[in-house]
Amino acid sequence: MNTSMDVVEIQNHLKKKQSERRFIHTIGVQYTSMCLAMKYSYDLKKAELAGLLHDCAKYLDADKLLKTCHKNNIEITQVEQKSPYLLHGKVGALFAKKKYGIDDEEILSAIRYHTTGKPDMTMLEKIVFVADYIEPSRNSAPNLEDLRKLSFENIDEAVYAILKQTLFYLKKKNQNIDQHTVVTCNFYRDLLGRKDDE
Ligand code: DGI
Ligand code: FE
Ligand code: FE
Repeated sequence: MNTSMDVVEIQNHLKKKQSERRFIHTIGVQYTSMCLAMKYSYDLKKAELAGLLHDCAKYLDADKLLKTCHKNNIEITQVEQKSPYLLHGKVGALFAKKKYGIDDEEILSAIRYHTTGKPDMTMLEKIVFVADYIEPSRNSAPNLEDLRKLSFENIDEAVYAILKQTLFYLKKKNQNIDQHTVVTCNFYRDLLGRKDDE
């Protein structure tokens, strides 16, 4: 089967599962991932598939996400138990493999960790993490214009800036914080030598 056909088939499938807004975001992440792959000399096809599939489990409600994890022996942390939407990355990686036939571990890992990030991410993990935040239809985060520019100048700086903003927003809203998000933020703070940042 021809690869571009695969992408169109996946798009058609996702379009039926997702709301119009979510589908526009999905396509935005697909193309933004490819743009970042161009900039950072990464495989365009892998970036395209990872971006396209990153939210493929987002249409499931909390109950379904928890049930799918139980059924497939996917570990659920205490924070995920309280905020099950955090599981859409783990379940997304499962669906990418089972429903969409993706075997590439790098792609699956980029889907799995796209919400919290993880320390020392691969280029593809960073590409999807950043693309998810800066794609064209996103408009709520502050400093998006600067952040979009920064993403194409220094991807580690962009990852760190996004994590800092996310943690600030979660604290302000009194949300449960997943330790993965904190540990990842600290990893990139140290990597970039920002010992003084909060
Ligand atoms: O699925 P999307 O909306 O496209 O984006 P996403 O998968 O990055 O999810 C974004 C949400 O996840 C956003 O509201 C912030 C939230 N999030 C990120 N890290 C954490 C978190 N939520 C909690 N409760 N804890 C975290 O550590
Ligand atoms: Fe997501
Ligand atoms: Fe997303």
